[in-house]
Amino acid sequence: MGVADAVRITGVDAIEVLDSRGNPTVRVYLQTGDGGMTGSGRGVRVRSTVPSGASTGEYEAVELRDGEKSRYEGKGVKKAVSNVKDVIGKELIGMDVREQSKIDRLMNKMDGKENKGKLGANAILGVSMAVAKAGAMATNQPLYRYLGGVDAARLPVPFMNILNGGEHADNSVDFQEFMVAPIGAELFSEGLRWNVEIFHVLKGILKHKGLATSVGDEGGFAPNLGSNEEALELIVSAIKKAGYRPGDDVALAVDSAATSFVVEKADGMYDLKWSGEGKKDREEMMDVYSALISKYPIVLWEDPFDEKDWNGFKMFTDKFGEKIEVVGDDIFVTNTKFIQEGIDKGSANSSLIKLNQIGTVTETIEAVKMCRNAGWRYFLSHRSGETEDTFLADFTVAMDGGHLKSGSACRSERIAKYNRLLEIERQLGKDGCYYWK
Ligand code: 2PG
Ligand code: MG
Repeated sequence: MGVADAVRITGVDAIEVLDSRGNPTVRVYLQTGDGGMTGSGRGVRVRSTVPSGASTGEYEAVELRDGEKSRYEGKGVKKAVSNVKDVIGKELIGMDVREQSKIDRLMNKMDGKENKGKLGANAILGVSMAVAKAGAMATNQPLYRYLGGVDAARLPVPFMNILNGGEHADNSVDFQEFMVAPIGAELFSEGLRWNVEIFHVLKGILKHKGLATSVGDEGGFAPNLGSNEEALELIVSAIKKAGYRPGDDVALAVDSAATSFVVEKADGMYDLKWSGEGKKDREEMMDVYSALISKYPIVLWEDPFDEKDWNGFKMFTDKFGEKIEVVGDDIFVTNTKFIQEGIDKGSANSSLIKLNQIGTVTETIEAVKMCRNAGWRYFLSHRSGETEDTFLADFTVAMDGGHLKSGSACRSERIAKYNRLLEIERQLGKDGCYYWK
């Protein structure tokens, strides 16, 4: 078997596995050459597993679920699995695994729908990620280097979501994610350690106050609090108690995920229902945000308004865009069509980047490039339903993302990405860097 054969796809397989919420998801196996199984070792075998969101944007690529009520409450992914095996896989046999964009475009063409609703974005993304991994392995490079080239040397600031609310927890907090960001650390590993220490101190503080220390979907604590502000207050005390300076060493970030508490789409009315802070129109929400942003060392705010509330986003960006990173998640869904609209309208200054919102590695890279060209930032992200797959860690370094969110300091599906970043940091050694801005 020749070298050329080592990059030819010879097998594509898939099975239904489970994500961190115990919901079915797609795992893809892809093989080139002989899969490295014979003495000649000409070929590779990789696997990839697809994540899944809970607070999803309306225009995300479609996650194909079977809807068969007798299995996993309709959430099975047998159809997506068979689309990988019987439809996509057959077309890919013989193709060169390094032709990422050609393969991704072919899958899009096979699907034929803009939202990938025929084959399923969960089927397509599983293959797309596996193709990238196999390309890296077949060319003897780590994934971050293969996708990012020689420039891929920057470790991201870990924005760690240590307190959960909204649709990710059953508590009385409306905003979905409260993150700590070790912007003053010298190294990724140092920043990660600071975050973890703060997480443990926060646990002690909650316990001491008689508050719950159980965790939400992304591993952050999910206590019942009197207000959203109390979450920030508690985190600031934890930062101080852990021995760090709020703002200088460790900053804060919030994802409101406001789509989950909008009253009616696009009417600019919100209901802070879980905390009982009540109904607020766009201007009143702005007052809430103003008060928090002026009082706390917040450097990033995600989804302050509903995905259809472009006016709200614009208002927010006009007011705070010079000072902080304003990230659009549900509003842009990693789709260049919406990101371009956001750039034209000045609706934000950053886009969240989630591979499964758009469904292929190629299109995700295009979204990143669009942000970069517009002078926007981009914030790499996991999903609330995750797996042990560490693709995101390599992808963040490859994209020179500068920061990522991968959840809290517990739950292995979150930690797996941080652990992979520790490995990358070690591999890069002196060639690696870490900085905020
Ligand atoms: C978000 C994400 C990830 P989900 O809103 O940013 O934290 O949540 O995956 O549920 O959309
Ligand atoms: Mg979000």
